[in-house]
Amino acid sequence: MKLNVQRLTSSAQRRTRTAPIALTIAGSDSSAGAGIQADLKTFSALGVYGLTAVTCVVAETPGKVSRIEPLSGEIVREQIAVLARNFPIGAAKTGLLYSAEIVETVTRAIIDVLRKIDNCIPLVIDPVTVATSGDLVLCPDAIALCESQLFPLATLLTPNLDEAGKLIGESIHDLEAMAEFSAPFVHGVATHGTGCTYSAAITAGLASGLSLEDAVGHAKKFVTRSIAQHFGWTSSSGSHLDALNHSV
Ligand code: PXL
Repeated sequence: MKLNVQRLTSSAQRRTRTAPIALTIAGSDSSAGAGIQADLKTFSALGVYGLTAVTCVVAETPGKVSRIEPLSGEIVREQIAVLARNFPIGAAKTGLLYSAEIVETVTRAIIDVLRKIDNCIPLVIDPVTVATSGDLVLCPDAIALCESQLFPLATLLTPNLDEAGKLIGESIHDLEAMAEFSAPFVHGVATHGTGCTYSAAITAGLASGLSLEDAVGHAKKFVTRSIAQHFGWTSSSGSHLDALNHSV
């Protein structure tokens, strides 16, 4: 009898934990405030297991992009394919795709692999074109390809104000045109990666089964907390560095 109880206890202790799964297809930010690093931290903070397909590697600090190197289309496609065939992915997002070749590859992989396995996987597209530093991070010939091929696959597009203006062909400056999901502006914080964090938090919500509206509402609160409770350091050269706090 005693033996049985012991067996029960140890098998209960070994019970497999599970979690919703989200995939990010995005670039690597060496300073870890944006890109796949921000996405993974956000997924973890929101109780979601994150998978990554890396598109390019960006050497940067919060204020300055120094160098970007893309990965080949083959390895980008292979990352998405092996993950999609083996994990029950609940939602996916795209971030920095860098080149026309990668935009084309990712579009095809979403149609031929991800959505072949599950036709309904929600897809959040963050149309990253310019980094917070002002550096152009999407090649000009990739922009038209995004608009014609990738964006039509989106459950939700999450442009920032400048990107939204470029997409609709007119600048947005009044509050009426912005509408919905507002939050108090946090002054005096020079962070990057808020767009990545916001779209990752929405993706995490969708992977967890929230409605689109609830996922956006929760994500907005999460990103506002991440900005308000940001980290700050003084660099060796004496300049100030801010970074989002994803553990909020
Ligand atoms: O914040 C836009 C962005 C997205 N993805 C990567 C980045 C950046 C900006 O720096 O490096 C990888």
